[in-house]
Amino acid sequence: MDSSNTPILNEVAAGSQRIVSGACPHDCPDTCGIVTTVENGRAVDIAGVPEHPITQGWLCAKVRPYLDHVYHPDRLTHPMRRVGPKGSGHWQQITWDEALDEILERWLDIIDDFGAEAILPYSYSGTLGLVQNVVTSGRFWNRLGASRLQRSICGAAAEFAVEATLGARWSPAYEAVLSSKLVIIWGHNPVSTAPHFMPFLLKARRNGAQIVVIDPRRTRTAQKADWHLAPLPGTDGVLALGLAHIIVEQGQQNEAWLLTHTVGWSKYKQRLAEYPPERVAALTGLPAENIYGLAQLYGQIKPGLIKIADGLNRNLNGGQAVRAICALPAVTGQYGQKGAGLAYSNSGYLAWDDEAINKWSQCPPPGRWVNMNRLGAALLGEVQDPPVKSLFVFAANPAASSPNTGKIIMGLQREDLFTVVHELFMTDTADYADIVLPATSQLEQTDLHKAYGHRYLGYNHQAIEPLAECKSNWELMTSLAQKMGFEEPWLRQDANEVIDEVLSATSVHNQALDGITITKLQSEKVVSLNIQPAVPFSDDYFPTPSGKVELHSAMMAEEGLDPLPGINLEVNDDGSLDQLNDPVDPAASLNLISGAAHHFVNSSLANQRGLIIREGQPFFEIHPDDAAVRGIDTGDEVIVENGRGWLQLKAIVTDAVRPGVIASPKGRWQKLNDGRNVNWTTSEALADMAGQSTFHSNRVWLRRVGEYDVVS
Ligand SMILES: Nc1nc2c(c(=O)[nH]1)N[C@H]1C(S)=C(S)[C@@H](COP(=O)(O)OP(=O)(O)OC[C@H]3O[C@@H](n4cnc5c(=O)[nH]c(N)nc54)[C@H](O)[C@@H]3O)O[C@H]1N2
Ligand SMILES: Nc1nc2c(c(=O)[nH]1)N[C@H]1C(S)=C(S)[C@@H](COP(=O)(O)OP(=O)(O)OC[C@H]3O[C@@H](n4cnc5c(=O)[nH]c(N)nc54)[C@H](O)[C@@H]3O)O[C@H]1N2
Ligand code: SF4
Ligand SMILES: [Mo]
Repeated sequence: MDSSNTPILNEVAAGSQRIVSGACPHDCPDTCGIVTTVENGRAVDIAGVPEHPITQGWLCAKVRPYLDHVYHPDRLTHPMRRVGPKGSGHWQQITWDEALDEILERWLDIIDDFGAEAILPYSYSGTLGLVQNVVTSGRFWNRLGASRLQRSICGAAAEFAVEATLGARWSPAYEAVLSSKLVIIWGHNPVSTAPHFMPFLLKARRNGAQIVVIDPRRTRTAQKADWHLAPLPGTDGVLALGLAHIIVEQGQQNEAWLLTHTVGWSKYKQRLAEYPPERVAALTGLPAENIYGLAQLYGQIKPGLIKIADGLNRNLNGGQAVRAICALPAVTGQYGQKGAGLAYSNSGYLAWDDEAINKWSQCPPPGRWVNMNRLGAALLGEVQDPPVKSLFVFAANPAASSPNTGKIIMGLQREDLFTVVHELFMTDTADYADIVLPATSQLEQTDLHKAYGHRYLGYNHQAIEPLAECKSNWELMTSLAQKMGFEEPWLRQDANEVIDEVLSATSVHNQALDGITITKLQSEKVVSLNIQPAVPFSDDYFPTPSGKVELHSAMMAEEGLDPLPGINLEVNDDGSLDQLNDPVDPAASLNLISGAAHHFVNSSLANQRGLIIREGQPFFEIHPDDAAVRGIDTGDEVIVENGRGWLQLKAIVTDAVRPGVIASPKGRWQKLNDGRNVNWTTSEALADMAGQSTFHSNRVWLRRVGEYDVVS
């Protein structure tokens, strides 16, 4: 147990009950403060921290029933070894010692024959904690010399684009929207994915702010907007450049601001000539009058805030789309103004000290990179010298959540691949493991959480003892280190020692942590970072190479990228669709987008009965026009397919999606849904920047079940 020898400072005894404060571990910008009531060692209630300025006492629909997650009858409780073929579901319970010995033995053989780079750790968003995610994904693996995972499944292109343009991921606080007169929510669905932003947005609206949502789907968020625009997926960059074109044509740009605060303004202005409204209308599928209308709103109503998230960047042009959007507040001179600018992420305010996290200086040379989006390809031979011989998965479920599932499963079936999965549940990925290890839930572990949506830290006190034989991620790393004979003290610390060390090392160079110690974090339910200035860029400082907004980026030119915002619509797939054996008209394909499900967080929680019932049977939404030509009615069972794979879904005919697009939320477990989910169709092609995933650049064909059989 991580913190058995450290007192829980923030616990209040109330009769036989203890109230323990913590933080939500999920991949969600809200990073809520939570309070757990514990009675006789068992958690009996969970709620939001009332005094947390963002959580405000309530948890979302997904996490409110978190105790059902913690005490789910399917929790893994003991280490297990596979018996029988991979994926056959036959297991033998073993002890931790046996499990660790077997891992050690197999790894030593692999290291002898292929070197440590033949071992690939695969982790992502099961928990976002400093200890259980960040440090766990670094130290031990670096010491081992394992391959490094390029963690680019989520927002890598957007992060790269925002940093290239503005220098840092700094965003206005949620509360700042109360000063906005116009809010453009672009490719983002906060009702589901950042619910605690909504009370601020709705208050702004009551105060008179206009809300525009840009999304190919009329999401729960779009339903609350004054105006919803539904462009074709992947055309946001074109739209942003088209808006700038009109703003400049009408003389609404802030020329003085542009001249003093940007580089590349004249080159960018020339580029805008390529995006006249008629062309933009044709490419985005939006009426030209709507593009004019939006340009007028954004050019005239100030302060105007543009809020984006990551859904937008998950396509082949995702990076450039975000670059083009980042330019808009510069064109209107709105960076640094209260209630204006761009809201993307707050991650840049607090970057943990890299050496304290990774201990590079005390490790062998870093291993080569393997892109997580190409896991299937990597396992099937794309990665050589050495090939991947062992995969260690924790806090991730690639068989359900990573693209092109068919290839991943094929890779996981390799008899010579030694796969270890550390999990709370027997997931679609764990099914293919050689060894499965039981993991703790957030209530059973200690951690520290920073948020990417807001500016508060949350310390997570361990509330209950680990269930059965479950171990936290970090405890497992320390056990593996011990087995490997690694003597370094930084592989033996407990969770609080890790937090203390990283905090101290980071405080030296980051004033956001001024006055923040582990003791303060443990004794206060919510601790605010010291962010100066409160309104990002209001001191006119952009930490780019030029110190200005880089409409033209020399760094990008050096990397062989287009240095100006611009969209290459020629690239619209990775070519793998050519393999389609289907006798259907290629022109009849539709663009499948698969954003967040309201009741799951990726595939996490998607095995919880109550939440599955609320989410309903797996479905896709299709526009009445597209449904009519295919003879599809609501309720029909339909095969959704392309050259990569297929799945069966129930049709919902609705104008909530625009023509040419179908939508089916991500997150389903395959084995709970006839063995397939939407990622059987998604592509492992990489986007224009940073090795980003391209889930939404996905062409599919439809056929009603029983309509005809595929001849192959
Ligand atoms: N309930 C719930 N909350 C979540 C998650 C979840 O799975 N469920 N996941 C968490 C994670 S990991 C993340 S990264 C965040 C993501 O947070 P968001 O980015 O807000 O969520 P997404 O649903 O992925 O994408 C937002 C919207 O982008 C739209 N979209 C898709 N393609 C395009 C396009 O080309 N252009 C435009 N304009 N819009 C497009 C989708 O229809 C979707 O409504 O949410 C987090 N929160
Ligand atoms: N089609 C489609 N697919 C997508 C996306 C999309 O937009 N469309 N979005 C992508 C995005 S944004 C993301 S971030 C990825 C996320 O992909 P993943 O990071 O793989 O997320 P999950 O599928 O939720 O899997 C997390 C797993 O971690 C486990 N877990 C939770 N806590 C712990 C812990 O403390 N220790 C251990 N060992 N395990 C733990 C959970 O039980 C769960 O099975 O999915 C991507 N997949
Ligand atoms: S998933 Fe997000 S909104 Fe829900 S409790 Fe966790 S941090 Fe809060
Ligand atoms: Mo994500």
